[in-house]
Amino acid sequence: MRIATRVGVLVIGVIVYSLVYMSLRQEKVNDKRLQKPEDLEVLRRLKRIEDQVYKIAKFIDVKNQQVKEPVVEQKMTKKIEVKKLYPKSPLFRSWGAELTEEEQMEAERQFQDYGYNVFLSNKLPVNRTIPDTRDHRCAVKIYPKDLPSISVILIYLNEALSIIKRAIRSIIDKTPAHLLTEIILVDDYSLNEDLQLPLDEFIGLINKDKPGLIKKVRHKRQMGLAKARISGWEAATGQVVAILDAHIEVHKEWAEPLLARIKTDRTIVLSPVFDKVCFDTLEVVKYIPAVHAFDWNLWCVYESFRPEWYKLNDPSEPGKSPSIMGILVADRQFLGEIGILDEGMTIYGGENVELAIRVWLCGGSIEVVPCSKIAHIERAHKPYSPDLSKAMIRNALRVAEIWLDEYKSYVNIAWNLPLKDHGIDIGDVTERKQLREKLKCKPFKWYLENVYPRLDSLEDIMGYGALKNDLQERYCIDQGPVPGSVPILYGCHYYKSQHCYYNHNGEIYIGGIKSHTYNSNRCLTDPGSGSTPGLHDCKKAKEKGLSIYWDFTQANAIRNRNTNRCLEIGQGQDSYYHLILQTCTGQNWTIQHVIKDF
Ligand SMILES: *[C@@H]1O[C@H](CO)[C@@H](O)[C@H](O)[C@H]1NC(C)=O
Ligand SMILES: *[C@@H]1O[C@H](CO)[C@@H](O)[C@H](O)[C@H]1NC(C)=O
Ligand SMILES: [Mn+2]
Repeated sequence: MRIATRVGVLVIGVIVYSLVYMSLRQEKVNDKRLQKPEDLEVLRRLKRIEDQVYKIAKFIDVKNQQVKEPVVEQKMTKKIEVKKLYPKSPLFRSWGAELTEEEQMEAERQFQDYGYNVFLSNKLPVNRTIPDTRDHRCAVKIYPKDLPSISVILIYLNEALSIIKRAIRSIIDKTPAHLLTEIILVDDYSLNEDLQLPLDEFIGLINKDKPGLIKKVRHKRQMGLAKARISGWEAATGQVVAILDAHIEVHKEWAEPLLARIKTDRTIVLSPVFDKVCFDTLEVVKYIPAVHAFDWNLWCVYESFRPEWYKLNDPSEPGKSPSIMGILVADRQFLGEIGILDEGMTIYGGENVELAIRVWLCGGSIEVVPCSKIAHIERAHKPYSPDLSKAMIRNALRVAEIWLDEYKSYVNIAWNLPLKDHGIDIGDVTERKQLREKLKCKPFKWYLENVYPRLDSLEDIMGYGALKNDLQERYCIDQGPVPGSVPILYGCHYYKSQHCYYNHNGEIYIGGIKSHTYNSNRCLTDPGSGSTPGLHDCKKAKEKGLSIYWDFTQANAIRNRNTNRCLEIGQGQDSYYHLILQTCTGQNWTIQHVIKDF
């Protein structure tokens, strides 16, 4: 498939910052309790994972390839127009025109509770057919008969009953019975009633047919993702474990390619490829395979495969991946030997990056397997969204402390936290550090050089954070309107748009820092005339020979090396202060955090 190769190249560029404002606005609407900038930042990132998958698909205009399934039989009889009760609800954007007012109310209420269309899910057959979205080469592959057995672990928190039933049904129907040891349901303290008795009744019916096939582990309080997954692993007895979300449906022959791969090498940890299930119509949309990766916030991103994979010219072949998102398949004992997951991770985020780094450094590897596909609902909102940012930052710092060696400060830089005394408790890391010793894991530098060279070095950053003029400390340098190329002075809020970086070469980035070599930061420039400073793609600005190098030391002037002019502030005719370039008058600037004295 030639498209895949092209997409691979394009996807590299996809790493998203453009959706930031859109999703920010949306998240604000979704959760009014969240107000702090870090919270919004995290939510933005949370949404970004799913946005990215979506974007990858959209980027290549998969419209033609979209495999749609008619989920509801539309009656063609003419009806009197029903009043739309929720014109602004995402649920009704492209669904539900036929519903009565009562039905709309019920559907909207359930949508609010779960973030997807439970009303529709309840009406669809539990064993509905989904389209085969695999590459055509997958269908003709032959797998050995004697594959390892598999335990499937479904983790959930307040999932709709019909969604879980469908996940279970699809796993039973689409996994060879002699290979499926069990399905383990891990309920991380759901509160909805129908996941108690009604679910148990459903389990009872299946177990009557196949005794012991479905097991349930229910936590008495919320353990968080890592611990919930560990408890599933502990309950498992199959040779291989698949740890999945519960809002999924597996595709035909999803297990065989994974099990065959582990049969040849038990140290490979695998990820299937997701398809998107729309939260409103529950239609399945095909996604092309991509590898899993992360940025210096240790937040997940999708990327293209390595060049070698594209050279194979066979998109059905597994490919190496630097990281793994939540869903994983591994040899049960091997996963145990390398320490399953870090129990010290709280709530959400980071635990998958920790696993990925550990797998690679301690004797294993990670692959994405295109012939194994899983349809996964992309929720409009998460029903559980307390303060996730704290957990995200904490978990990222914890991973950094255990695994990142001399690179650990990059996580602080990416989150704009002080290098020392950040006041965040990352828990006890002694045991995990001992594990690293015991397993004789390689240094992180090896991972950067051999597994993930696209992750860029931040070695040359000397200072970072908000950049303030000593005369007006309420104001910060800000990237200004986007799109646009004029940095401005703006009331300090410490969002990413005000994150500045001064590097060893004398460049000043404004508006955040990029983590990958395929991206470019935006550099402060002096256009040479006029008083308005510029903000341009650093790589391009360098090529064009723009004046992007500045002399700056903490609490001193910012002076352009080429033009000798200074970045200063001045009161305009409107009496506001503006960011200007002019002959130096001795104004001084202070950057929030200093890495090396400069
Ligand atoms: C779904 O289940 C019903 C009832 O067991 C059965 O009659 C039907 O053939 C199944 N459909 C598919 C697509 O397997
Ligand atoms: C800027 O810093 C220099 C050197 O530290 C100092 O002499 C000067 O007074 C400062 N300028 C202002 C406006 O405070
Ligand atoms: Mn999910």
